[in-house]
Amino acid sequence: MRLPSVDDIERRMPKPEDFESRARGTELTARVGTALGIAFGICFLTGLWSHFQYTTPGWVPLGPNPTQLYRWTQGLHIMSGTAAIPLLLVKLWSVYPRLFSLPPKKLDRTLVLDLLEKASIGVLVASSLFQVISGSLNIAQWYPWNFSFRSTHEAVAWVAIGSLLVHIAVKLPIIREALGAPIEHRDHSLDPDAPTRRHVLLGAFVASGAAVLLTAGQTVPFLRKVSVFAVRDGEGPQGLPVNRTANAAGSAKAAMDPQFVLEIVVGGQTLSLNREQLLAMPQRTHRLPISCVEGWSRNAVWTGVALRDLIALLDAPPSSELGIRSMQTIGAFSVSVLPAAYVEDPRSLLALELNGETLSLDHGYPCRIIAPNRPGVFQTKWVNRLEVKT
Ligand SMILES: Nc1nc2c(c(=O)[nH]1)N[C@H]1C(S)=C(S)[C@@H](COP(=O)(O)O)O[C@H]1N2
Ligand SMILES: [Mo]
Repeated sequence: MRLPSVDDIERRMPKPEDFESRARGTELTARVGTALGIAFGICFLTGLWSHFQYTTPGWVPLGPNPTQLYRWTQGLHIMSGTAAIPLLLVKLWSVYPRLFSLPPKKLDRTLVLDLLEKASIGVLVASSLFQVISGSLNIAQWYPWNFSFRSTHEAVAWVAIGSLLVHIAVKLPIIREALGAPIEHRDHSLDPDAPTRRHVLLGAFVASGAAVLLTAGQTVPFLRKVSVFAVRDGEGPQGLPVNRTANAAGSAKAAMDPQFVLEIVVGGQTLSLNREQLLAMPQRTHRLPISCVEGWSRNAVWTGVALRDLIALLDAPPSSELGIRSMQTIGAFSVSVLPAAYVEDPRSLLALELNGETLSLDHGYPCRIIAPNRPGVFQTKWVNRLEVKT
């Protein structure tokens, strides 16, 4: 048996001209691409903002105001990422025949340029797919990998946005021309029943909008009934979804222990308070959101003791950074650090009640942190130790 030669393979490979759909075309690609570029841009900036909440660089003003800001930025992050999925698929469909264009045969500058362009598009496609897939799996709380989601999602975001900017720069003349031209092929009347570019473009936008509508109710209250695919339907004990239950966190036993005490540590001093003593302190009530990084959010009414009042018992200044520890034994997010700007705000609470009832076990009984404009992951539940950092 003769092995196929390179020529044989080339002959059998499809060529760009073999893909006949008239619905494809630069005019379509450029329009879908523009929408995708806008979605990626919003997703990148709001994503960056979210990463700052974890890395707290000194030059970024992070604080308790505006109260609902993270709710908006993270809601937008998940919505723009969701909107990007159908757009990305349609854009890939519109250009993939070009994958089969053969590189120039001669070994010269055009070959190098051709390979460089293909490589840069390869990086863009791979990083974009990685971002939407890893992001979606994270929302589904399914981690079939063993790298850190957050730092990898951030690193690849830079690769994606960088290769996107290169791609736009390289294609700018073509993009401008295609956006200026009418979308429809002049002679699509050849086959009047075939889908047109206008159909595909409309389909892409409708799919993108529908994807957002079907999920955005997890953070936009009036869409709650529409969003049948939302990861959190807005239900849960005391009218608030639960992200991780006490059993899943391995905190139930310690949380229900009647001997429970909260330790407050300032310098060398430790003060222990049980729940009755916490309830005997001045209580404050505020309406504040849980804004989960996974894109769901909801306001609730919280009652408890202001953190600044608690540390004042040991004469710590209100503008102190606070280390928070929970009774969790399984999984991440058992501890957090609350920057001084939040501790100072009298609305930052060690909450004891939720929506007028004793905090339920899954929402963090006996007590939990709730601070304005904080990502949900840092609203630590089942707290048993507050330590002023010095
Ligand atoms: N100890 C602890 N606190 C935690 C978590 C956790 O896993 N462990 N999850 C956080 C996350 S990701 C969110 S979104 C909020 C959700 O609060 P809820 O379950 O009361 O709605 O709790 C936060 N507090
Ligand atoms: Mo979360």
